[in-house]
Amino acid sequence: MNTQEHLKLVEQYSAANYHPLPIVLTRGEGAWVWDIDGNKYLDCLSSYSALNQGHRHPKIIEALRTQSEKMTLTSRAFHNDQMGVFLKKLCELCEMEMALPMNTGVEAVETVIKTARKWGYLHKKIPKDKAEIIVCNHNFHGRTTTVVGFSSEPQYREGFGPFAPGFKLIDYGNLEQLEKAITSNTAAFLVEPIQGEAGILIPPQGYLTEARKICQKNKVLFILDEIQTGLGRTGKLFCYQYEKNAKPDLLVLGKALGGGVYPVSAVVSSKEILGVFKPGDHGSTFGGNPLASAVGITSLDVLVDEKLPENSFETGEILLEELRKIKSHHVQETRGKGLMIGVEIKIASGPARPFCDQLMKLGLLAKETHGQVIRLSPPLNIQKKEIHFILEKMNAVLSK
Ligand code: IF1
Repeated sequence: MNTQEHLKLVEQYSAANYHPLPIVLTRGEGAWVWDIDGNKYLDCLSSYSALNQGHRHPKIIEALRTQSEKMTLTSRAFHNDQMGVFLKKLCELCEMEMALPMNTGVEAVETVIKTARKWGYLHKKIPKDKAEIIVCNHNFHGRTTTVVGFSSEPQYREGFGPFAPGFKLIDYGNLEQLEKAITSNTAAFLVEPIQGEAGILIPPQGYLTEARKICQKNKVLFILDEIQTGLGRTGKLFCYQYEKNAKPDLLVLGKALGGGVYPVSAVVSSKEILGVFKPGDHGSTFGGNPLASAVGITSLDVLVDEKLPENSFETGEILLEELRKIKSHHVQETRGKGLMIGVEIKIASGPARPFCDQLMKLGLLAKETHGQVIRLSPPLNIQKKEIHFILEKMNAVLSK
């Protein structure tokens, strides 16, 4: 089948909930992917940071293969010999005590919402069904009905109500609003250290530290969604490590926890907080399964052993600095941390999508976000020559 035939199949048989670039990929290795016509591209999306370790990292593939030859699924009705090992490694890396494994990011977000509410009822004596969670405008935490219910993006909500109550929206980066929004019924504040979907929005320096302080003072759980920013993406293992005393009460992880081969997510926290769960309170058929756990173990090992956060920091700094040197009348602002970089296109130059189309033709895959921003988030093990490749192509497209 050729590209047109594949696109036709998808047009006919797939719900149109996406608008992908018109190429059909068939192979990936490291930071590179190939389409069915044999064209080669540098993957600067990395499946929205789920591929921090690159495509088909040999050690992760080996873990997947070895485990798949022994056992793939037990359900949580029985123990398996991988999950405990995985969660120990995860907790030690996060400097936390306990974890709850799920599959997709939004399931971990749902889990953290349940945790925060139950904690609020048990430990803060919030009256029944009155728990409130504070979230931010332009948040992105996933696509379930509860989670889009507190999105500020009209398209994510339109037509999908009614929505669950119990969420309060405040402006991102605004500490005064956080303080004002807290009541005796507030169980938690849920926030992204950098807003990804919103267009790589970086809050003021010190925001997380201060937000945590306000939460602590008011006995409110401070929850960071590091599904996208975590596991090395921003140049530290976790983005909150850029600030002093910003460690959350609960950390939400996903994406690269599965090394780009399997959906693995988790909520990581303390014994006191995750201790609110009793058998039967929560669960998942696939969460914590042996295949996921074996992949999770190796995904974390690869991050640490290959110093991917460090490489993300170093290459990200060079990339950002060099991108800022490109002379272009199209660019409004270039911003980012580590290898989570956004190039915002001026409104007058039109949306970012045509720029991404041109980049694709030059062999660089990037996806626009929020209309105006070209998102650059390559695998974290990219080397100097790939940085040069990105700069060359960005220069070609932006300086036109
Ligand atoms: C899509 C964006 C990225 C996330 C944070 C939870 C989730 C995500 C901070 C849910 C997921 C995705 C999902 C993907 C596009 C994507 C995305 F453009 F929408 F914003 F990455 F930047 N918290 N992000 O970023 O995780 O349930 O998807 O595993 O197409 O919706 P999930």
